[in-house]
Amino acid sequence: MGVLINKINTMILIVITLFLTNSINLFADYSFTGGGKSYQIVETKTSWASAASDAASKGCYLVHIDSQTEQTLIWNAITSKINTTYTIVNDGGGIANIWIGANDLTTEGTWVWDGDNTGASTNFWTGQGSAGNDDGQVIGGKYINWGGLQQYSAPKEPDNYGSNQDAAGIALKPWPKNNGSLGKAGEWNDISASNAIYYIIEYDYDSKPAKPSLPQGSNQVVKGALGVVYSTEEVANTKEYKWQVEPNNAAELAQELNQVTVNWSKEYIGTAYLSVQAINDCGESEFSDKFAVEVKDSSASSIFYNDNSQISLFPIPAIDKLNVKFNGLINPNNIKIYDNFGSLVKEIKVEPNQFNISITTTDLEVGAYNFVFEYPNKMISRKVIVIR
Ligand SMILES: [Ca+2]
Ligand SMILES: [Ca+2]
Ligand SMILES: [Ca+2]
Repeated sequence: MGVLINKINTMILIVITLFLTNSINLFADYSFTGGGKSYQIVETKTSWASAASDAASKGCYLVHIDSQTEQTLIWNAITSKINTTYTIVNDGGGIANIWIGANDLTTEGTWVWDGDNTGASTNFWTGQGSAGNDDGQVIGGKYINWGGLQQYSAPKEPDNYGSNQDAAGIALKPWPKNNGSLGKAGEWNDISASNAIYYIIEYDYDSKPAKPSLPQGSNQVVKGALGVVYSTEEVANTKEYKWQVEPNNAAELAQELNQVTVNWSKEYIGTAYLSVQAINDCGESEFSDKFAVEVKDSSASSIFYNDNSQISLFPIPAIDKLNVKFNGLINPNNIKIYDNFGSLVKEIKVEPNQFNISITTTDLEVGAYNFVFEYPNKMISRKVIVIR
C-alpha cells in the first residue's frame, strides 16, 4: 500500500513538473544564440520606437542583420517558434512582420541600422527599390535582404508606400497576401513605424559572465587607509564589474574594473567584506565569494597616512633606485614595500641615525607600490611608481 502511494505521489510530481515546464516555455519570450551573440524574440506588439526603447533599456538593440548567416539564424528561429499569422500589417501587404533595427526615420531614403534609436548608426542602403523610385543602392557592400531580391535579383522594397514607411520588418509570409509579387517570407519590408508588432533584440554576448573569483588583496588594513587595491581575475565576456563593500559605510570604492581602489573609512573599525559581480548585456553574474578584511583601529600608535613633510622621496617614478630622506627627529625602524595587491615584497631595516637611504628598485616589477614607513609611534604610507 505504502509503495503504491509513493508511486502515485511520484506520478503527481512528474505531472506537475511537466505542467510547470510547459507553462514557462509557453509564456517566455524566445531566446537563441549564434555567432557569439544572443537574441530574443519579444512577443509583445508595439511600435518600432517603443521596441527600440525596450531594447536600449536592456543595454542592447533591435537586431542588425549584417550577413546571410545572421539572417538565416534569425529566420530559422522565427519559423520554429512564431506563428506566421500572429498579426496583420495592413501597409505591409496584409501579412505579419517582426521589427528589426533598420529605419529611415532621420532622413527619408537613408536606411540605417540604429536598433537602440540613439542616432549613432550605420547607413547600409539609400533610396528605393523598383516598387518605388528604383534608385536604391547598397552602401559599402553591406548585407541587404529587401523584398523582391530573391525573385528579381534586385529589390522591390523599400518603397515608402503611402509616404509613411520608415522602419523595417522581416515579413513572415510572401506579400502582398495571396500574390507575393513584392517579396518572399523572410525578406525585409519598410512599413509604417507605428505598426504594433513583435520585435527581435540582439545582445552582443551569448551568455552572462561567470561568477568572478574571490577578490585578492590586503586582508588587514588600518582604518582610513587610502588607495588600497583589490582585484579579481578577469572574467570572459564582461562589459563592466560592480564591486560592493559590506557594510557599505566601511569604505569608498573607485575605479571599478577587475581591480578596485578602496579608500577605507576613518570611522569604520571591524570586519568588512568585499565582493564583485561581472556584467554584460545578457545580465549580471552571481557575486563572488566575500573577501574578509580586518579594519583595525590606529589609536594606539597614532598612525597617519600621506604625510609629505616627514619623508622626501625622489625620483618618482623610480627607475633603478629610490632615494629616501627622513626629515623628522626620529627615524622609522623599518620600510615595508607592498605591491598593488597588498602583498609584502620587500622589507628594509633602517638604522637609528640613517637619515638618507637609497633603495634599489631594479628587483621590483614595473607598477605601483605602497611604501610603509614604520616609526616607533606611527606609520606613514606613500605610493611609489616603478618604471623602466
Ligand atoms: Ca547583428
Ligand atoms: Ca521611408
Ligand atoms: Ca514597403
